[in-house]
Amino acid sequence: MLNRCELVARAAYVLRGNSTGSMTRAAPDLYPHQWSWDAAFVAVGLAHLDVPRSCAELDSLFAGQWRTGMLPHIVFDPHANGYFPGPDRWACANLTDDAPTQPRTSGVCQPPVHALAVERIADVAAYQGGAAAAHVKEWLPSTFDRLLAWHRYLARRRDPDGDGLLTVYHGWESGMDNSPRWDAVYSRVTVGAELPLYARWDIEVVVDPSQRPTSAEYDRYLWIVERLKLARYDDAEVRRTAEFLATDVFASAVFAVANEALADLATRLGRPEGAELREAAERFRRGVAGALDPGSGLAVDTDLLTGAPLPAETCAGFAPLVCGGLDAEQEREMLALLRSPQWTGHPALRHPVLPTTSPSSPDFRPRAYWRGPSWPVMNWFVAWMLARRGVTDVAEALRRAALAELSEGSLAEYYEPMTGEPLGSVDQSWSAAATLDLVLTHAWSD
Ligand code: 9WN
Repeated sequence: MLNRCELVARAAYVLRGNSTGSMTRAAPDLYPHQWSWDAAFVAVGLAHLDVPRSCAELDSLFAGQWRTGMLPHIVFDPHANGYFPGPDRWACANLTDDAPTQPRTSGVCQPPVHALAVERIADVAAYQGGAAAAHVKEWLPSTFDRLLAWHRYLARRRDPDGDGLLTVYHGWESGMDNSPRWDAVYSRVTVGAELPLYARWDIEVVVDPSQRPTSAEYDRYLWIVERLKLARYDDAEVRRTAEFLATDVFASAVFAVANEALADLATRLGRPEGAELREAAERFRRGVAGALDPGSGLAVDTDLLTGAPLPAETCAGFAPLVCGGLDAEQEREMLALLRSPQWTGHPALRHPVLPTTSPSSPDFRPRAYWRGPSWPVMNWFVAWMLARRGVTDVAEALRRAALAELSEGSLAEYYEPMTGEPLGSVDQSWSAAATLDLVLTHAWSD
């Protein structure tokens, strides 16, 4: 077990090792490129070490922003090979002028945590003062513009009817790829014989396949990519032809609170978009609160092709705790559920962390990626959002549990929640970032 100082040193070492100079690989071998929500989280970790490098991380990601404002889920490092599907399979710039030719990118997006990262970086820089604060002051105006374009893309194209819930076109867009929340949607995706052959990279790196999605799941992931390509990544055409189309309640909660952070930034910069952003924050907060399923006490996604709700006992169901919007009693009940034996209070958990699926659910698989393991990045993010909303006792309990899990030192991508065994990739960049922020944040004391 590493102590706090050793843990911070280890996390800094991992981020340094995963850096190519201006971008950070999400993981050294498994993910040798820059991922969207990973980059935002990594930038927060880096801010504690080097504020200009933290800003450069986000600049590198925004270099891949599409003309529509979409921030793609992968910005490919031209010097790295291996990961599949790589830029040739996505073929974005061949199919649409909206995608940049350089850097090459994927054609889907991920949860919009970026404005929250920028808010955090600005706070860390203000705390450090001097050159760090001056650097961020210079950097903020152009970053605001890029974030605004990203938020407008989401508000307009991913919620065209204005009900305050973002649409996803692929499980990858949720960042929780094989979560049980998407099982019913994927079960209706029929893989055509014309799916081009492919070879997986992930199971070359993670040799125990039970820790990764199955081959049948991968076929569907790749099939949806082919469908998106047929639609030339055009949002209206995707909606018309999709086999996978769902609301994402967790990404919507992220978006609500990210709009609030961006509105605060608008005020700080004297920009006129504050009201538009606060309205968006309210619309999405209402959308998320409206997705509460009174039966399970969790918020649920919806299959947009059938209109059916997608009940699942996953960590995404706690979305309203990220953005607020429940009435006082509902909020109390959801916090009690979070701490109950169904979740962080489950007696068999090694640490009181938030598993990705409830250990009491029949869907729970303790080693299978987003179907049960505990992910440090999720524990950190939920703790951070709770603290941001002033729910400090629950945030602090989650923070301590996350650190206890991480202190075995491998900074793994995810953990078997009953045994604490590290799973997936080791030296995962966002686990290192989580460690740095959880230990070094000045808002919480030990
Ligand atoms: C597909 C990089 C990414 C994370 C996702 C996580 C995983 C990719 C994969 O790794 O997804 O995007 O190949 O499995 O599910 O949340 O951003 O860390």
